[in-house]
Amino acid sequence: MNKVLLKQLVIRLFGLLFLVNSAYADSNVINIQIQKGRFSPSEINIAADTKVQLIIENLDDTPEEFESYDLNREVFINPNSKASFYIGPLSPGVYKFEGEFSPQTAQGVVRVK
Ligand SMILES: [Cu+2]
Repeated sequence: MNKVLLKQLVIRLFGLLFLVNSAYADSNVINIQIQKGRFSPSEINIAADTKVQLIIENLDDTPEEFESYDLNREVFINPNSKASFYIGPLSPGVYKFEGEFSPQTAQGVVRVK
């Protein structure tokens, strides 16, 4: 392989690495809001075998608790505050979660593909 070809290959490899890295960074943090006892978004899609940070902002004046037996998480969120935690890496499937203090309205799922 000549030097020019090698140089082009290296440049392309760096470009590819940058793309992969930025896509990973974008999907690695998911913001969810709680308002009037509902999650928004209530449906989250994440990649299998990937650790993801959830940042949940409670806009209500009452506390809420992110509760999920499927995800094995129980996280208290103060009124008008944020809580942050990690889920995954997970196998493909559907993982339900709910707001323990408003389970009639605060329902959601994490879809892992
Ligand atoms: Cu609980």
